Amino acid sequence: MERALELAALGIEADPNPRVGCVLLDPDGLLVAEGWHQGAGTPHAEAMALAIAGERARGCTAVVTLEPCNHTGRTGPCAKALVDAGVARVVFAQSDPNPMAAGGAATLRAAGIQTEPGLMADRVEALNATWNHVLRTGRPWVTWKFAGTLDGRSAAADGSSQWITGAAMRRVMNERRARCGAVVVGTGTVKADDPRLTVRDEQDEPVQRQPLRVVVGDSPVPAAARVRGRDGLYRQLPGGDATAALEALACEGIHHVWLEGGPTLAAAWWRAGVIDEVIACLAPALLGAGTAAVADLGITTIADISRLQLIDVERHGDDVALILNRPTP
Ligand code: AOF
Ligand code: ZN
Repeated sequence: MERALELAALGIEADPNPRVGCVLLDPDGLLVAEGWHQGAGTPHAEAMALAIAGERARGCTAVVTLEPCNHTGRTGPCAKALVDAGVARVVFAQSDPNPMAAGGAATLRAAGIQTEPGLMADRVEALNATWNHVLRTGRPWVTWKFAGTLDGRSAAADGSSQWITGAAMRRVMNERRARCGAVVVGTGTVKADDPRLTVRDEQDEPVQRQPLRVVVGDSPVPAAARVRGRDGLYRQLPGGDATAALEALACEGIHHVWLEGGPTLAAAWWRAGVIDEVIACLAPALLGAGTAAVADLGITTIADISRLQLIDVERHGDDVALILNRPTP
């Protein structure tokens, strides 16, 4: 299962599908074949391993990170493929939380295949944490990332904001942005910064696989805005109802949303309770005036302070990133 988990991690985090790994072992425990899922529309982990093993799959134990699927979606049902291949035993970590695909374990058992669930389930679930979150809640996991000064300002009084944090921090955050399904800003940020919202390589060229670029708000986004450029897909969603916007993104197979502000949208989504995680990129600098990272949260007295749970602290160059979770009520 350790190896299956390693294989799963080779998959694409931003893909609508979970990352899944599979190992086929012969009755002596020797490796016969390996497989992992390389993204929606491509063969599942089990199918890849079975294709490599061919006839040698007969009598094998399949070790899979996720319960083999029972449905015909973009590809065929893996439970049936394992039965047809003559696999003797199936060990899997996580039961499939996707109601469309679940039921593989029962199919395997009905065919007389020894089936053992639960091995290393926690670690496997953690690998696909955001995918599990969307299946549980119907909403993508939302990470709100902002850059700010020690006094919590994301722009100077004249509106200028580039750059608050240094190159090392920006590089790390660019990589994290690439692992999300969508990057979200409000119409205010489009107007103020005209961001591209693309993921770019060291040469500042957009990489091939881009997160969906989403602008939330009701005022029109000019045709010439860079966010509407050709380097990826662009979508505008109405403001006002954060949950509806996030459910719409979940329907598009997005399980991790990267919210890059600005202050108005961040405040609206914070008040709506849909932000799950905050990454505060703090520069050792002061502005003293300027725009706060987040707008009014309706808090007027210290008793109502909105506290977060500190998960981790990272240093990148001279800047510090605080990784925080919204405390579960
Ligand atoms: C994967 N890869 O290796 C396994 C999956 O849209 P489909 O037909 O590719 O089905 C996706 C569902 O299949 C997925 O949500 C999960 O429930 C199940 N198992 N999926 O993408 C795999 N084994
Ligand atoms: Zn499958």
